[in-house]
Amino acid sequence: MTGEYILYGLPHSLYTGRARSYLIKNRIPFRELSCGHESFKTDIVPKAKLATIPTLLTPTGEVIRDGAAIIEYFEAANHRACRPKSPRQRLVSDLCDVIGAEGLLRPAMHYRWNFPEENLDFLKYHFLNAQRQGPHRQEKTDYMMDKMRFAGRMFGVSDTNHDFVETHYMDFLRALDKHLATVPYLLGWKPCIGDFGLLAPMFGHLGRDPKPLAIMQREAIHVYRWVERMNSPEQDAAEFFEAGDDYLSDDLIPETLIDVLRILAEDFVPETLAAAQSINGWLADNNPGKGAGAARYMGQNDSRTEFTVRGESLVAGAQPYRFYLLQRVQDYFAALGADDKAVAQRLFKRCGLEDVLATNLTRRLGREDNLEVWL
Ligand SMILES: N[C@@H](CCC(=O)N[C@@H](CS)C(=O)NCC(=O)O)C(=O)O
Repeated sequence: MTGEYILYGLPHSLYTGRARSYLIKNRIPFRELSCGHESFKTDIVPKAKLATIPTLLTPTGEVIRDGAAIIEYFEAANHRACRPKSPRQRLVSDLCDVIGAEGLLRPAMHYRWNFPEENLDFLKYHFLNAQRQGPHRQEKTDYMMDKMRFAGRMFGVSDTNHDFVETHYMDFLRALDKHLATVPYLLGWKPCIGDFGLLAPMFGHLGRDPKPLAIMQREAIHVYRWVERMNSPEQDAAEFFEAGDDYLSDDLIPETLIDVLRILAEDFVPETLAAAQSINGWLADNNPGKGAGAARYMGQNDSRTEFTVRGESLVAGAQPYRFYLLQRVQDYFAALGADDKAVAQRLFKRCGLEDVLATNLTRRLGREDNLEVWL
């Protein structure tokens, strides 16, 4: 891999943070350009098919849209540098990637949009400067801010569930803090795919916007340090005096990480079950053709899901993308031998996650020409 890559993104973008961190950690030479850059519209979007960030332009002119696809592009060429080899660790890594990409959107959106006193000037700066100087700059900024504000509601943040979102997030944050007091990365001494996934909400929104950043710095110093570390090309683990350089040995999943997963499972599992039911109903009614796009915001229309977490009834859009990423976890699990399967199943059960191994859609998802499609 020679030459410079161009990463189209934005400093405050949730999904850009995941791909950027992967490039930094793997010392891949890149330059980041705003998606407000003229070339994004003229050269990139026609090949990316959707105007989402992150999108990568390779030195040979290939365009790759989607953070998971960008990471997969390098992993495939790079001996899977960030994929643990042992079964439980690989499953947990891939699962944390799904949960980071899809499972923490409520706190990410709530702590961004529902604290205007602390955040609004910061957000206005970033959204305005994502637009080039030119006519209608302010209108375009307002449109994007409103669109993202609405997305928070779509992911299930309502006027009445702020307490739930905050309590659940704080439980997760404190558990993750305890875990990251023992190791610098989720599975030991170097980052795995799951670290990058989890970083998406934990950097761009929750580790950077003023309100949640202050909470993280005050209540979860080890998480804050992990966020910093994930943006450094070094191991950046000075506080660990006996640091190793690999994942934990013996396929270990520490108890502290099991505690984190248990908390994440509380809403990831019911939402996954409800979303599968909703999307499967939609598939039965609509029977999309092979290769038809599996649009991200399907839930805006008729695929809203309802599920209950800690006694709180939540309504959110059902996202096929969650199942696209989950397929990796499920396919790997299905290919394991009987003994490894039993060990993995026991782990998932202890975490309250066993249902995610078996909850799937009636149609598989694939990627064609930069889009997720129904197979
Ligand atoms: N599945 C995509 C999602 C990318 C995404 O939704 N990015 C946001 C910014 S963080 C975006 O571009 N939103 C603009 C839009 O949806 O119009 C990925 O993982 O890269």
